[in-house]
Amino acid sequence: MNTGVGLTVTLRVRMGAHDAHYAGELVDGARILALFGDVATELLIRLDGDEGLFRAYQAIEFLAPVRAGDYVEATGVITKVGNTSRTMAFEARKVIANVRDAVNGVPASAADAMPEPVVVCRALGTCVVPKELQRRPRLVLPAFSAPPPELAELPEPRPIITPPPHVIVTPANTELILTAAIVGAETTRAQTPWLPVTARELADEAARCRDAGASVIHLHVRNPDGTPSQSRELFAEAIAAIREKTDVVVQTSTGGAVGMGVDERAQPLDCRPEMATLNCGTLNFGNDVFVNTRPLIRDLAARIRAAGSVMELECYEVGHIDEALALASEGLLGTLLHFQFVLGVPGGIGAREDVLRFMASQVPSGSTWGVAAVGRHQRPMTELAIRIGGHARVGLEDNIYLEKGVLAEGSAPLVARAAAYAKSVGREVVDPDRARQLLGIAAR
Ligand code: KMH
Ligand code: ZN
Repeated sequence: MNTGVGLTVTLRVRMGAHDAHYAGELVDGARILALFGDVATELLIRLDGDEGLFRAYQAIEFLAPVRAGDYVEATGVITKVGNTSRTMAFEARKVIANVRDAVNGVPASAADAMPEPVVVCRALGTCVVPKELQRRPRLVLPAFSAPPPELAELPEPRPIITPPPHVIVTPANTELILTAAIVGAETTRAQTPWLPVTARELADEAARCRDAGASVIHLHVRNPDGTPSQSRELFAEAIAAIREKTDVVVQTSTGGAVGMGVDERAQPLDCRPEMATLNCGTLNFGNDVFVNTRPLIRDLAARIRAAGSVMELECYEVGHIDEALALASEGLLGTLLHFQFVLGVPGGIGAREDVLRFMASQVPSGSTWGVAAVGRHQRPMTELAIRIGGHARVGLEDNIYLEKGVLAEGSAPLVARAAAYAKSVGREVVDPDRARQLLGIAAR
């Protein structure tokens, strides 16, 4: 059902001299909130055909200065729709900045388009549109009935504005599943000393991630020398160690590392994990090829089902979603589909906002989806997914940095940051038992 969650609006405006309020031509924060007010109004008009009322801000953070001459882009997204209330998350970004370097002789008119936008303000607010002012239902005429004569006399009603399909993503979803990909197959100890390798280290890290907000652990295992493995014994040892320490959902990889054959990759299924990945297509993976032929995908899908594990459908390309849907129509998947969009792998689809919105728009209603973005894209894509109703995976498998040049001390700090962001925009991070329900694990 199209509830309006995920509906997004962006405005871009230039701050003029009249907007500057403080010394140094600084623009006051209230000006940014006025922009959010305009964004909220447009969202309400698109959803309800009425301007509505801004009722309250739950949180406001001013994060960077805005000055006269700067261009600011303000985005709002609806995160929750009640009977009359609409919860929204807002973000304002500076995209062009006046240079202001008269001391060095730079002309006052010099300005730069910023390579990376700077977030200047974030907020969470609630608007209200009273039932009697919500015009959308009144514009919908009952099916098969001729318009009543009095309406036939009236001019054509204004058409209902239907947002483009790529804007609406999933049904209302405030609950959030955070997955921690704590080790992977490619990250090395030489890259980060924080990579867990032994069963004990994996279990300790899984427990730390659980404390930080993760409900699912995406698990690979390593040989004692740190090289990737899919050994059933190593998986059994790691899962047992994790089970002793924490109650997370363990999702084993059936992707393994590039170059592994299907029998090797399928070994963790002997442990009958609660969840397992199913990679839905072949792609260039860095300078290698990650081979997932159509017969191999079907073979693994059958083995995952035989193990009684719930699948996570790894999609590194748009076409991989179509392949997953083909598997579903062939009856090879369970009833609940859970997609993971893996974005930014060199050789795969890029980690961009339009890409994520489009991929999210392709999943059938009733499915869940999450994003796992690589490297520096992990944080922005995680936050975007959280804003538009998806789930998210973070961790050292995909990204080893907390900030540029600052290694994350394990995956837990990355989970903690995602959880804090989720809270700031009104998403509720779920515990493992709730994740099991949402993913259909309890029902198996
Ligand atoms: N290591 C990648 C080649 C999965 O876990 O299912 C594959 C991967 C996917 O990590
Ligand atoms: Zn993996």
